[in-house]
Amino acid sequence: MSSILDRIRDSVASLDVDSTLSYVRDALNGGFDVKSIIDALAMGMEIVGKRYEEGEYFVSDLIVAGEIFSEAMAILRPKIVESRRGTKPLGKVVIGTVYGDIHDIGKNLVATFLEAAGFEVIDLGVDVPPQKFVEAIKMHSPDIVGMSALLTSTMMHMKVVIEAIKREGLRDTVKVIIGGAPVTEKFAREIGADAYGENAYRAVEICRKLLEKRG
Ligand code: B1M
Repeated sequence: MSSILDRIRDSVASLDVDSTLSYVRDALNGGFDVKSIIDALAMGMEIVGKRYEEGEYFVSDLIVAGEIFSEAMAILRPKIVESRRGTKPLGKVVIGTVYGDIHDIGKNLVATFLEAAGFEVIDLGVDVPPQKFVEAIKMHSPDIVGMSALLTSTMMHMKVVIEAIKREGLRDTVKVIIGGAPVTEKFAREIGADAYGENAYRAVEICRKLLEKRG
């Protein structure tokens, strides 16, 4: 018999919202940690993406998958935030999905985990133009700027944002971390970012390290 985590993955993959939410609740009540539940949800999203690529699913199915993930996160979020330690903010992060891109599930996950770890997070949302990142840096003086991109056609916009930050003379005031499915460590280096986060957990560890580097 398949485990509850397999069932979460498979119910996301088959776009079955009721079963997914019920399995997520069962897993939580059964003592599974939040990380393993999120990993199972993310694996389901991978399968949805593959089925879309293969022509089995359509954009409407991607939308449904996005809604399922968000509803599951609404169940998990209180559990994540409950684990928050201490009261003094660790540091401030401005985060957003770059312009041309409206994928926000991964970005929201990173923002939630950062908040749970004690960071103050200013979330600029999706389809964020370079100037909005620049204005947010001027307004909030963050320690870190985080960018997310899910499309190969929008990942280059991260470079445009970094250039805009440089042009305004603000590059030395912030560390830049980037992430998203098509992004790699190598790409981060090439465009002049300070770091690459392969997932939400790593992003938190890296943001902590970036703060240490700032001193
Ligand atoms: Co879109 N989509 N989509 N989509 N979508 C992908 C990305 C795709 C890979 C599917 C596929 O073909 N296999 C493909 C991109 C192909 C490419 O560019 N190479 C694709 C496409 C083509 C499109 C459209 C163009 C489809 C169309 O309209 N014809 C369109 C584009 C819209 C736009 O942005 N302009 C589109 C639209 C959508 C929806 C809006 C319907 C929906 C998103 C809903 C939403 O976000 N609210 C959607 C979805 C759901 C997907 C898939 C199926 C799932 C994405 C997801 O949420 N994954 C996706 C397939 C896939 O990724 N395999 C796909 C779960 C999430 C937890 O993972 O976002 O990767 P992820 O985040 C991870 C890490 O990447 C990392 O941590 C997260 C958690 O561990 N991370 C960071 C992310 N940001 C980070 C930032 C950091 C650090 C780490 O630091 C700041």
